[in-house]
Amino acid sequence: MEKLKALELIKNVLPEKRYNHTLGVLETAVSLAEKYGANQKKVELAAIFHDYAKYRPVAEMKSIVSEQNMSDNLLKYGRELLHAPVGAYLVRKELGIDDEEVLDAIRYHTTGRPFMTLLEKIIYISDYIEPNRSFSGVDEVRLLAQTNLDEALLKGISNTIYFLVSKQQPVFPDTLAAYNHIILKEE
Ligand code: DGI
Ligand code: FE
Ligand code: FE
Ligand code: FE
Repeated sequence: MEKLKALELIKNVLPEKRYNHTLGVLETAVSLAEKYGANQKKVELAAIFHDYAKYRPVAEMKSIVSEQNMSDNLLKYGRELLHAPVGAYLVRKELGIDDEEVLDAIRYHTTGRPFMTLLEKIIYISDYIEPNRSFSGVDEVRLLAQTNLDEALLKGISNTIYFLVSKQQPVFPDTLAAYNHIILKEE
């Protein structure tokens, strides 16, 4: 799909603030792709559509999780998790995007997972550090992303876990597994 077509499609399903966030993720992801040698076209598509399902009604996302036999766990760990796997499902179904690497980058952009691909890492980190983000700790991850993608990923995932624990929120198994994977230096 052409970049301009993709941007037009996503603009129609997101409020302005979220669209600007998406442009930030796109800019950041393209620059990381250049630095670390990822496929530019795949990075563009994944960045543009990573939050495609963010504003779908929760009831719709929940029925998709059930009907498509996604993990029941997603329903227990809070609505924030749903838009990533549901987004991967919907961009294939509604937009015909069928590149599995792009779909996985969308599917795992919120939690991460063990054995993330370069594309998945770039989307996860770009979502975290794009210029419109301002939460505490973001500058450290921005800096790390310029020199070591895995250290940036580890910091981003660690910060997310700290954040969830501080709010007494449940931590999704993929998030913990992504953390352990990096700490244990598994290849
Ligand atoms: O969609 P965005 O806001 O751009 O960012 P995102 O897709 O990374 O979603 C961030 C939200 O997801 C934030 O509210 C924290 C939440 N989150 C991330 N990992 C987990 C999680 N929530 C739970 N319950 N468990 C997780 O492991
Ligand atoms: Fe998201
Ligand atoms: Fe994120
Ligand atoms: Fe996002």
